[in-house]
Amino acid sequence: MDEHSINKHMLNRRKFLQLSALTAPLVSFKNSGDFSGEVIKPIVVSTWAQNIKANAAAWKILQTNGRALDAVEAGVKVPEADPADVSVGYGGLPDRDGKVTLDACIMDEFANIGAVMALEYIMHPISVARLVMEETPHVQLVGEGALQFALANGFEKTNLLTPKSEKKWRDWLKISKYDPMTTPDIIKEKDKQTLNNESSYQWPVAMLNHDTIGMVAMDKKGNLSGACTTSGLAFKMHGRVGDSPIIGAGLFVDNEIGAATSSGVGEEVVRICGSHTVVELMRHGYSPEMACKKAIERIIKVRGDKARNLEVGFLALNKKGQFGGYSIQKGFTYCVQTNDGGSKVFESKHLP
Ligand code: SD4
Repeated sequence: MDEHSINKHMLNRRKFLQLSALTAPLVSFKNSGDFSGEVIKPIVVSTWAQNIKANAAAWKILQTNGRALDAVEAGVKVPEADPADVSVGYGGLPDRDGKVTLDACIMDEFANIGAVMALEYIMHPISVARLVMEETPHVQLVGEGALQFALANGFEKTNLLTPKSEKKWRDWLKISKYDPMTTPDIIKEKDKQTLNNESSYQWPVAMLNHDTIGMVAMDKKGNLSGACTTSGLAFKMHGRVGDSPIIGAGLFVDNEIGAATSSGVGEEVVRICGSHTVVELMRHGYSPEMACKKAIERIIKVRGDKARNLEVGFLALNKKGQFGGYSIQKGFTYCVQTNDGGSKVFESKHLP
């Protein structure tokens, strides 16, 4: 069975995780550069299990023959507006000064790109990134300039710091220990309770600081696009920018080959131009999962113990509609929606 058939077969397997049964076993794909066979499209894949809701919004556009670019924008707007998502948009945890600063980027099948970094007060940074891409001669706007641009184009100024996030920040201030991997216990325990009440899945504690959305999709025409949006790592320095809005790091799309995105500690992803690396590995014949694995191994090769206890996860989709992810730590989940396979959640393989 070639990799495509395996993917398709796997999609139809009952063993695949449904949202209601997140404790199902891990899924694995064989490594193969053979992309023969039927293309699975349309398809949308997103980082983290809870973004199954974002996939559903993207799917509405994909299944009615819409463009992947419109689908990924609509998709990631879901967590951007969701106050329960503490790593994205409204309700995102603030920086150490109590400011919610957002990073987002978008890329289409023509290698058009747009990004905003350290943008405050705007509910949908992804739409500002798209406007940068479509309406300016530039590809990135940051901080005050990005805000001015958004306001001049009709975006509303909104306070993105919810009482819940403010409380977490005030709790954190008492400790003021910056630890990108493990937020203070006081926060983790609370989140853990909330999340565990919402599903039967036992969330690994180390994952509770991570739910940035990276979404990549292929439309019915076979064109790829991607979007990535985040409030970044909680309690970061004011002005810090991670991988998520950086084309080639948090997101990369090559319409001939595939697309990739990432979540986790952005510093480690930027260092190896992570998503671009994953796409290049697919160009050289690696399956999406193996390309993600190789990129993770590269991080460990250059960083050794410094990265071993952090989390980074990559997620990739190729032009055949094959997908896969890989992470440093256990617990990196992603969700996929296709015609045949419906809407599914997977947990990626990870380093031993
Ligand atoms: C960052 N990669 O700012 C983001 C954080 C993240 O889930 O993915 N959180 O480094």
